Order: sequence, then C-alpha cells, then structure tokens
Amino acid sequence: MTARDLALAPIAEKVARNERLTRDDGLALFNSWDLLTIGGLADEANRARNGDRVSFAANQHINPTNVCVLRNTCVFCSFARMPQEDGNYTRSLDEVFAEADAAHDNPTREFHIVGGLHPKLRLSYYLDMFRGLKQRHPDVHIKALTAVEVAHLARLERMPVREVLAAMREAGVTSLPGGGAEVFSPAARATIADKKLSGDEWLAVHREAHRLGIPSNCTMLYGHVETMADRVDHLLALRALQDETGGFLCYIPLAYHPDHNELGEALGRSGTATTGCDDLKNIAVGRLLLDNIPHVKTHWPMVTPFISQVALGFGCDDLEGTVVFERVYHEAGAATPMWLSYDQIIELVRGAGKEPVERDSLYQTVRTFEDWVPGRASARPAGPAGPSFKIEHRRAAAARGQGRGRALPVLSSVVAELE
Ligand code: V47
Repeated sequence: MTARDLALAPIAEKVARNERLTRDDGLALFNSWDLLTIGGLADEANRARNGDRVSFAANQHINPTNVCVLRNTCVFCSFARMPQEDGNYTRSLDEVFAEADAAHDNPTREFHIVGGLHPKLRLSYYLDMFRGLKQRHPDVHIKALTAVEVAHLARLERMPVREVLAAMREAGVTSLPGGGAEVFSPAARATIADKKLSGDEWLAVHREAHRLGIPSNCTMLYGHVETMADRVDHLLALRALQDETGGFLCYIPLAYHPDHNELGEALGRSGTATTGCDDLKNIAVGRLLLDNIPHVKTHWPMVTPFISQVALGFGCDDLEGTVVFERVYHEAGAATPMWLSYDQIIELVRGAGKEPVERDSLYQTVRTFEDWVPGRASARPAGPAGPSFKIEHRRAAAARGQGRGRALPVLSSVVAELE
C-alpha cells in the first residue's frame, strides 16, 4: 500500500513484510495526519489474521456498586460515588441475581461485571455472586473484576493477589476485563488517577491471572492528558507482557468522556469527547503495534455505533456486544444507546461488508448468521426497570463545594478553588 504521508512509507513496508513495529514507528503513526493510510495498514494486518470475520458477545454489563474509595482521586471517572454521596448504590446479591435474570429470555453468553472499590464489600460477596450466577446461568461466562478491583480485594483480605484470582476462578470466573489500565505513564497517572495501582501493578495482576490460566483483556484510556509517547509506551508494555504470557485475548481502546467529572471540568472539555479521527487512529495503531494480541475491539457505547462500524475497516475484528445497561460511560456523557439488539449488531457488521460471528468470552464461535432472518431475534430489554437503574448524573465536586484529596499538577487551579 502506498502511504500518502511519506513518513509512513517504511512502516507500510514493514506491515507488508509482517515485521514488528518499533517505538519510533508507533510515534510516527500517532503523529501522522494520514488516517486513511494508517487505517488501510491496520485493515491489512487485521485481514491477514481474522479475514472478514467480526465477532461480538451477547453480553450483559452488571455494576454491583458505584461506591469507590478512589472517588476523589480518579478525576476522569463520573461513575464513582463516596459512600454517603447522592446517587450511591450497592446491590444485594438478590438484586444482582434479579438483574441477571433478564438473561433468561435472552441469549446472554457473558456477564461483564465491574464496579467501584467499596471499602466494606469483602471477597465473599463477590464469590457468592459468581457462584450464584453460575448456578442460575450455567452456560453464561463470567468476565469479572478489573485488576484494580482484584488488588483492592487482596489488600482488604490481606491475601496474595494470586489467591484472590484462584478463588474467583474456582467460583466461576472465566476471564478478567481490561479496565483500570488507564494509561501507564506515571506522570499522566499522577494527574488523572493518583491513588490507583500503578501501571506495573496492573500488569502484575494480569501476569498472575495469565499464569493461573485466566485470560484477560487489556485497555488504554486515551484523549485526556496523555502524550503520544505515553500512548506508544503503554501499548509496548502490553505487547511485552503478551510476549511473556500470551494471556491477552483482546485490546480495547477506551475514549475518555469528559462530562460530570473533575478532569473534564478542569480541562474545560465538558461536552467535547474525543474526535472520530482520534478514535479510528487509536483502533488502527493498536492493531498495528499489538501484533501478538489476537483481537481488537471497538466499544460502541463510547465511540458510537457509527464510528464502530467504520472501525471495522480500520483494523478491528471485534465489536462490543448487546450490553443491556451501561453506566460508566453514560454517567460521563456518552449519548449512545444503552443497548443494541442482535439485529442491530448483525446489520452494523454486515453494513461494513463483514461477516458477523457470535462468540463467547474465550472467542470460541457460538454461531454464525448465514441463515439469519432479521426481526426474529429476541428483543433485548432496555435495562431493568426501577429508579435505581436510571442514570442520575453526578454533580462535579466543584459544584458541590467538596474538596478532593491533594493538588495535582494539571488540576492545581481547580483544586485551589475546592480547598
Ligand atoms: O478502567 C471510566 C473507563 C473502565 C471513564 O474488558 C472511562 O471487555 C471513558 O473495564 N470516560 C472500566 N472511560 C470499564 C472496563 C471495560 C470497558 C469495556 C470493555 C471491557 C472489556 C472493559 O472504564 C475504566 C476506565 O478506563 N472509564 N470513566 C470516562 N469518563
């Protein structure tokens, strides 16, 4: 393929030779204006690996609690609440089971379970949840708890991370989601997620999981204060761990949403999420640098189903699934639908000229759709009914007049105002 930006010509040759890209190549890609060349190269790399297949899981997101001890220091997050803050919630196990029961009349294959770092919820709460879900829905895979939640439970229980992971696996967890990675750069992390576990600690939890035979996903949160070098270094750290363990199934770039959180306010970004070009570039560069991770997923609740459809031609072979009810990004201003039906997902994939494949959490094929008749799919619910399932946006700390922990470089003016 001929690059229009001449800086990309050597990279195009490497992609054609299936040669590993370097840090400088990553920087050249992120710094280039030539989106179509970058997308074309990523499409080439993806087709060589996955052909025209695009997979999705019929999944259901469940967020057991939004109470989080990092509420005041993860300034990019709009989901978390203090224990006494308006809008805080913690589900009983019966409530979680009732929410999951929406799966009975629907073809759910995966529960995606992530939430806040609750100061009091113990490991036994989560293990009972996993066992109860497995008992009620034996065929549904459980993808649960980010590395951050696992490390939090290990601290709370004074147990090694390895033992927490082994207990989760025993209770029915199939894989770990990729959240909590944010961006590994210590400088960016100090600004956006000061008290969260470090990049090395995040990688250590995934390394432990992989050693135990628990595969996982990985993510990068982009579009906030990170530099292009931060992005490349983050991707190279993921690639290095994958060389070591082979345990990552999928990479998902996560587009920062700036509404109802302190970072968006401090940056003056409320209402302005990432651009379509940057969303597509992050997908494509992820595909090109992560030559050892089998799948790249586009997360339509964040970047819109429209951008996700285009992303399928920019190196992506996996699409976020049916979801049912999404809180993390909708709290932060995402204006996308809460869920997509089977029909909508199949149409979206076919509209991109690709072949839809339903998969399970381990990327095994569940079904293909040659004989699919639109309209016959069981409709997905619009989320469980009831007031606690509505999104009630958090008021940012400044508006509430409550202070955050300590001053961070980029946010110092906002913090001064708060203190
Ligand atoms: O770690 C939080 C992100 C993640 C915002 O493995 C935000 O399949 C954008 O784990 N703007 C949690 N992003 C979600 C997660 C996940 C998501 C999708 C797929 C998978 C998977 C896992 O959500 C957090 C953080 O990076 N997040 N706040 C925000 N304002």
